Amino acid sequence: MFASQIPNRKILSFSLFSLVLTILIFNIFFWNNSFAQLGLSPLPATQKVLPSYIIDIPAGAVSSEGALHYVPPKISIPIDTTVAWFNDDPGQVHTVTSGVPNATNSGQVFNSGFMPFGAFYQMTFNTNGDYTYHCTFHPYMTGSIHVGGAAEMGHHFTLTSGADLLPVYRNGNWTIVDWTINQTQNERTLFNFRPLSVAVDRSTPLVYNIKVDNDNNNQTIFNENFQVIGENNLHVEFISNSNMNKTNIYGPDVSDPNTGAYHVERNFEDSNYTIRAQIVSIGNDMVEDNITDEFGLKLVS
Ligand SMILES: [Cu+2]
Repeated sequence: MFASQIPNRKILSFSLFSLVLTILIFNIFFWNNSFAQLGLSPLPATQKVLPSYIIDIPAGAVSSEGALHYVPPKISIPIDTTVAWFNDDPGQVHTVTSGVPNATNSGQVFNSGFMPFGAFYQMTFNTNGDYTYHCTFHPYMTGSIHVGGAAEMGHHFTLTSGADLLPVYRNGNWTIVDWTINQTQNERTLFNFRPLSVAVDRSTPLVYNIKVDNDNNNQTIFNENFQVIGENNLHVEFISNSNMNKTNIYGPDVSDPNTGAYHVERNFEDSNYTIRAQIVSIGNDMVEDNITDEFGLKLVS
């Protein structure tokens, strides 16, 4: 079974007509602005860098009273993640501008420029650290991104994450490291599984199986297959939601091609966990070799 695909998004495919119309409107209103910054173009099929994480600017984001401006507003991602913002707020122009509003260094790290309704902007985070951003037109619209720089190399996968990699006492021994998430500080943490021994072209689907066990009570938290097309990496976000009694799995963020993050949302209790990653099929072929790794994860509050 594949994860259900609730907030599926087709990569934008503007008709030529609407593109021309948009350009005409922008020529009338914004004669002096560079189109290179507008982020108007749809993602072409040949786009080299596909987004691995989507942040939505939903309808009504323009309202200062509305709670939803950038959704989700706060994320933790591994280094080299490409984030794409989509403006889904009808009739409204927004921006995605690094820094705090009106600061002298505002927009120096990244800046979408004008994003009309339907536009997207994407940015690959190559440097770890903490980034805040805002909309220059509506400074109450803010978001933040933590970019983790740690990597753990297994036999078959390199795992990177927005979490920390720390020494952990486990089963009577100090293990070298486990991924550690403080659930109070980070509600969302993205993991990136990069295969070391498997590489396929962009049209071949890879199916991963991810199984997560709670080591303290030997319960399996989830055991799910995830299909990836368009890149070899699997991106899975763990979302701590104390109101959720069961596990809710959805994604990927982008369809056509099937790429971007999957999301696993539940009430994760503070505990030690084992993440088992496995590649179960490549294209139409089931994988007989055991392409499997295990990684430790510790959740605290
Ligand atoms: Cu705005």
